[in-house]
Amino acid sequence: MSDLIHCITNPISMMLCANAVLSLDAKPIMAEHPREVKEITDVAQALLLNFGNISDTRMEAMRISFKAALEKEIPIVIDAVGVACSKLRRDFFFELLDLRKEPGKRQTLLIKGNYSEIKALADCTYRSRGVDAEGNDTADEVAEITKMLSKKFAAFILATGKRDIITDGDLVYLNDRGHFMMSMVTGTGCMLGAICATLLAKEPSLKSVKKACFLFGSAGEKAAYRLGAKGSSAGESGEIPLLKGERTGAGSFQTALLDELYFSYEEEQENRQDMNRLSKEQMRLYLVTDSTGLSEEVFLGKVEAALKSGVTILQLREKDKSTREYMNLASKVHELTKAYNVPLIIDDRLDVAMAVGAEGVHLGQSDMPVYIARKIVGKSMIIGATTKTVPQALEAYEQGADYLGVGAIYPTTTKVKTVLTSVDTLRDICGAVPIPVNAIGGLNKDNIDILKGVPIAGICVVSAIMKAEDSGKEAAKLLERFEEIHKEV
Ligand code: TZP
Ligand code: MG
Repeated sequence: MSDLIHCITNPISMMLCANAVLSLDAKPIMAEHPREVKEITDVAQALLLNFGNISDTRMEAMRISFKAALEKEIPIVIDAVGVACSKLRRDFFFELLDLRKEPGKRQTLLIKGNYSEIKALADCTYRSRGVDAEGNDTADEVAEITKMLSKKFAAFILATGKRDIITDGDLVYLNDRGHFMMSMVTGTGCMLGAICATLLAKEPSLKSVKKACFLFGSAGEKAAYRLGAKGSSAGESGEIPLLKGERTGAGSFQTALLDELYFSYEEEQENRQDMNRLSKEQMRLYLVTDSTGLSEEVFLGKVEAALKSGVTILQLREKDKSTREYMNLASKVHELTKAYNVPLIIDDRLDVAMAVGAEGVHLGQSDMPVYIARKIVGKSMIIGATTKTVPQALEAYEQGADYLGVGAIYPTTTKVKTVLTSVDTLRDICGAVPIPVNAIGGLNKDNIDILKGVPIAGICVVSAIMKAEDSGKEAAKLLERFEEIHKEV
């Protein structure tokens, strides 16, 4: 049965909030009569209290429902709309929080506001002129405030802005997804509160808040992209976004946003359920090719010898070839990998991967975003991503990546612009995502001890195999060494 989300919210964006809840496969109820709200909250799986356009009736209803939700221990979201410009709302916020007799209880409480609202809750002298954020606060400054507030209120805090800040007082997540057009539709902030409540009902953890921001922000980006808006990053307001049709603007965007939210959630559910495209076993020895300076015959010979000796997955990586040359070589390599039942991954180029029917594509931080590639290929293809930090890893995973390559662990002699990633970061990334993570960069059979105890799925190498006299022998030794260091993991 789908979750019931009780929203006591302002009439300006009420329908948007109800539709946001519906698009995430839950049921909204917007009841606000003080004489009926207890009965409603008692059967709900989450409660949203949005202070926008507050009235005596809604304040009374909120008091009653807040107590009922505390009693039932269901997640509560307080969207502190307008607390930076209204003493009434600030006082009401503290009145509600005082109702919590045991603030630290298992109860999930999320306090949400834009940067100005969050600042007003931390400093009662801070004011803004309306419900929109003002000032030039940096995310770093606000992050410190959110951490402090989170501890003080024993609640998750979400401070929304060009960069959303999400914290439980210790962990801080940042979300950059979103589009300037979202600020052209009134009530998008309220929608995010409703999305948070809906996802918290499904799983009452900080991750749900992060996921809400990500889902909503990327739905905004996709909606803008679909309508042909220029400039895709959050809050980029350099140009008035003239959408595709001559008179296509905020109205069409609002509709597209709801569509994309619905489809993003549906696709996310499908992707997460489909973890069968790639197993951790298949990631143990990942060969990334480099044909520089080799004739095609020698190159294919090296690739085949490595495949014969146990390479479990192979990426064709060609930076200087024309599209036609890349496709021709990919087709030949694909014949080999098929013979050894090894997935072929194409570096950078989704079009080439699709054209030759390769099993997957590998995308770096400057290639096509993972979510767009996933949207194009659906569930059919493996998508790998290069990530160097935990936030990048989480983002790639949430966008639908099947595995991650992390590095460079050691300086590499291969022609690649990269910076080093520490083993500690690699370990953190392995802990942060459920998909296979491989280490890359300057690795060879004599130096992989450094990875002992790190729960990687495998190692990726270029030079160790491609530059070896006998690439087959080298691949076999690497696999043997990896199995040794991996035994205790
Ligand atoms: N990404 C990070 S390091 C690297 C890539 C593609 C190259 C790794 O090559 P090698 O020869 O194994 O150091
Ligand atoms: Mg790339």
